[in-house]
Amino acid sequence: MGLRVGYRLLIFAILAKFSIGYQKYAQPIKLSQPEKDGTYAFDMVITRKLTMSFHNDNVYLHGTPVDYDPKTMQWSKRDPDQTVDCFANYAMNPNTNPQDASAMEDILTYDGLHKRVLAVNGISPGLPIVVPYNSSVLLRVRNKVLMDSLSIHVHGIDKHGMWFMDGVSYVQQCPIHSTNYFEYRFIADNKGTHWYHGHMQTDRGDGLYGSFIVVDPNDRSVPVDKTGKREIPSREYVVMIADWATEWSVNAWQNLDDKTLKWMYGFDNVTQCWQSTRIIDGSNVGGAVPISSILVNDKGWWNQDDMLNRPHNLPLERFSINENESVLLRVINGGVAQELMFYVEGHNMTIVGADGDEVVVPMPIDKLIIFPGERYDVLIHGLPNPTKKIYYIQMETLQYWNWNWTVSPTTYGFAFLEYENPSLPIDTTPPHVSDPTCTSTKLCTALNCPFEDYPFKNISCVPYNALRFPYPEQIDPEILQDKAFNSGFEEHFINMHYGSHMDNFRFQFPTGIPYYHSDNLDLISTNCSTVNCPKDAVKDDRNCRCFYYKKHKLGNIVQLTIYNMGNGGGMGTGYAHPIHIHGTHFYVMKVGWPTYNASGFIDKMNPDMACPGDTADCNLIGWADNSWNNGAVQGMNTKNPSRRDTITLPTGGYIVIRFRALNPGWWFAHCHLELHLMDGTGWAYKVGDDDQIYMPPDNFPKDCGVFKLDKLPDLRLPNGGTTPQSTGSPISLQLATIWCHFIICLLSIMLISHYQVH
Ligand SMILES: [Cu+2]
Repeated sequence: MGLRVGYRLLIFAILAKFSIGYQKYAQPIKLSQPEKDGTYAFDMVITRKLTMSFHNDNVYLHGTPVDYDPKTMQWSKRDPDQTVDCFANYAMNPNTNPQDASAMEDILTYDGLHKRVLAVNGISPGLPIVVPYNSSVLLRVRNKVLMDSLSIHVHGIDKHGMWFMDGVSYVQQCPIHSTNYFEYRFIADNKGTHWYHGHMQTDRGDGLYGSFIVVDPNDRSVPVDKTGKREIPSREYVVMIADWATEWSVNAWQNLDDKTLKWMYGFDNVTQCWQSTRIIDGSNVGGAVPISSILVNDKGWWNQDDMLNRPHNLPLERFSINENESVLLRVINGGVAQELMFYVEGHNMTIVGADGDEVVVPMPIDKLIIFPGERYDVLIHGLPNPTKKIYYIQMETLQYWNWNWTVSPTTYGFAFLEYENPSLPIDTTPPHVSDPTCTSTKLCTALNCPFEDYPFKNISCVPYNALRFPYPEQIDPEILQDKAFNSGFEEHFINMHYGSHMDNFRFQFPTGIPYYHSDNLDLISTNCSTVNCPKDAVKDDRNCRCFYYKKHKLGNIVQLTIYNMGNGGGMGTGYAHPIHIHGTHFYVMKVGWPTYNASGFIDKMNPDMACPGDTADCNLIGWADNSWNNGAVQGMNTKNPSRRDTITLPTGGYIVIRFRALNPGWWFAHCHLELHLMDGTGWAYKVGDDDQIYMPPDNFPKDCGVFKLDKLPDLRLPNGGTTPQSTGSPISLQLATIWCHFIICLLSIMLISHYQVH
């Protein structure tokens, strides 16, 4: 008993130490402190945590649900006592009652509803990790979730040589099973804004993510223009934005796999029927699910009526700023499906970083579109003379059409940029969601549209390949070569079409780690072959699920042309995919768009590829012009391309990216829309031959996957030991036991009947 209480106290102490739930204002990032040996170590206890509740008033971590009323702006708590009415509630007064103030610190507000999300040390997004560049990092992960396994991937860190610390379940490690403990160690080898998230099936969609920031402690400046001018922001905030679904991610996936998506609101919900959505160019929103709220860090609100009409009454995220102060917003889309348009009312945004690397943009940007997996660093300057205390930070979905081509409502989310100056007036006028500063005579610019331009909305698109790396002299000259290569170069074409297809195959995770089975991958995976999955296989043919992977020679320049064309790559059938490659950053050499008609719909496939149209089979094709082969692609940026780890492939178009394959190991690449990854848009890749790939530590867990027995196991004891009844065979021992039980039973019956008779 004492042990159990002690254990509870320990967990309580761990969670109480870490858990900082509701805070009215976002906190600027702070450099973490190293341990004595210089390692930056972090305990990550993964549990399910009930949102809108607190647990920190008792060592048993029993929960008390809370509620918030946007009309009265009153927090209240319920009473978990079984004898009290379920919905009896009691006002909380955190400003005057210290117990309520302490309880607030444990509340994850999320969308204002109650759901058990995956939390790291009691919070989601999990603890922000801020470490110096090139520091040694240790993540101590303890899976305390009842039944689910998980793994943790730090997205944006290339982990040179240490492919086995990259965290992709079944490509790089066995999942961390429930109750298990696992340590990740690696070097923080890329500066900038990164993040960590679950990488076991749908785990990240239930809240398993957080920010991972790598800074140069001696130089916190950012580039502000192409002249080399730099500036040091006085505060830096993480702005983790996400489309938070109404449905558990595993149910969302099963509805997709079962083709029962329209019951996403519930099979027994007789008033609502759900349909998927599409964006303005007529392509689809990938893996869209009903959205409860757009979250900013841990705050959002489930009700769009409240969000649009009384956002000032809601417990939304607030970022502080002063007049003339420069503030860096490290914006991360940690969501599952929706690209989000992000902007700050009344303030210019300067984009200074993308996926951690510094960039400059040659033109002013008013709005930023950010896909799941991407990060953008946005520098804003406090106004010299603000006219009000609080400005809106607005996020909105790009979905425009329902599946049946009726107009789909936009979902909005807000946070606040709040001046600290107490003399400024608070203006609670609801937001003008269709930005009045964008007019037909003065179009607003939006960076990173998934189509070439907006046909209306008074917005003009700036494609992400307009981003420039500010120090092109640091780029490997062969990356910038525009002539055909003679050697040391490999060119691959991949068609990522529909929401799940890779050259007609659909990626399926192996059941074990490929590294340990490289001479017999068939034991743990299904080979991608046209025998199982013929070229004319129907879209949903499950035999097309297989272990799709590429091999790259160590040291080669790898050029990937990823395209989205033919059947599954056009108007009404295609999806823009945010593609993330693990284990390397890559240079954005070119983006090719389709053509669009006057309404903005995708019309024809980009003519640079030999794809005749959106009903044709365009798998395994190449350049329309053969002279573009071997690296001589026309129209690439061979001067100052930006360096990314996640970029978006437009429907009907293509991207050309390059990297030098310097990081040996087994890696993964995939669409960062959760349900697309689940459904097959991914590929593993192997850099180097087996003898060039660093071995995991000897005690690395490698025994997941397949266990087979070709006969009844022999009963063996260690060191030639013998059983006490060494003369009896196991079978005769069992018979003897049964015989004994029979005799005891018989004697008992005789005794009982003896006493009953008398
Ligand atoms: Cu996708």
